[in-house]
Amino acid sequence: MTKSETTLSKLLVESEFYQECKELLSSLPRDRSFYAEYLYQYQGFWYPPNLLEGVLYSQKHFQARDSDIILVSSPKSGTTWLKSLVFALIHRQEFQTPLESHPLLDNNPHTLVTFIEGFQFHTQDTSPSIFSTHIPLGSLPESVKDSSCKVVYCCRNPKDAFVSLWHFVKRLTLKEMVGCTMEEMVSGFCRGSSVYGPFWDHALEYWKESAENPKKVMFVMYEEMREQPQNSVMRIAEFLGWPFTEKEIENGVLEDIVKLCSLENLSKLEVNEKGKLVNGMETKAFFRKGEIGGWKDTLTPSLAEEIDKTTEQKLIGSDFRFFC
Ligand code: PAP
Repeated sequence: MTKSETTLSKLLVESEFYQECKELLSSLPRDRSFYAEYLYQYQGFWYPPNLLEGVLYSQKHFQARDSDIILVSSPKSGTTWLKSLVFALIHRQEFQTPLESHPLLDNNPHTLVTFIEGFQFHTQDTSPSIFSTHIPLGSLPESVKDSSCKVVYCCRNPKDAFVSLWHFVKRLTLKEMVGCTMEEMVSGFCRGSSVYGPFWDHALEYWKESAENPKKVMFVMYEEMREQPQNSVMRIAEFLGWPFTEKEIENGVLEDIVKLCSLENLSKLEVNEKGKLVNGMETKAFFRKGEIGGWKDTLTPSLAEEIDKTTEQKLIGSDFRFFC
């Protein structure tokens, strides 16, 4: 096949894919949303059209390898931090600490660890490849389930994750985002109609899977990572099969990684203060306060109660508890 024939056949496949997406969208339940005009419900979870296309595309084309690492979270639950930590721990031989030059000093973590449903899953040069996603367990591409790749899931308490999303949406002035009141956004969040929602089902499914399949899925809490970062990173490294040696710990390698990836350090770097991602998002929007219980500054008591009541209902019959 000539180069132009290859390009043409690729375009045809892509246009068929978009046609399929269009048809599927028109058949799915939809709900008004703050994030895009409508969210669509697919396999039990809600998505704006562009992210749903990414999910469908990855279900068709993403091929996980046994050595891959997949970082999963609901939006605003610690994705950026987990990406930086896992990148730094996996590459700690190449980029030794203390650091004068490290990819994390001049690249945003989202650039170094790409997002599966962002249509960016080219194999990375190094092994293992690290990917990230917000896709719920039941909708992951088959190859993630069928291969021996490892999955790390980061969970955050619903009120802080909600508030973080609220500030993120307000900070970004992306044209597809539609204004709405916080009351409307809480109401959507609690009925499950939120980006990758229902938030609770997302976490519960991964939590159950981590209990049933602990070698495949590790469940970590953002709050525990905040309280004991070194301990959390050590556990993640062990799970991934890249444990820290005593000598490394003595030499401060673990400590340096935690410092490098801290909110204080990353948020001050020029690339994160002034940069933009390929999709146009300003990188500074990914760094804010990173507090545990910071929701108190934003949510009224009645909105907090609305989220708490949903949490209570969702956890009936489960031993799982969110932090806080
Ligand atoms: P994403 O899902 O859009 O990628 P994600 O990184 O999961 O976002 O969430 C952003 C939150 O993580 C922000 O929380 P806040 O709004 O409550 O402040 C952000 O501050 C926090 N965060 C980002 N980087 C770090 C880090 N290095 N350490 C701790 N928290 C961080």
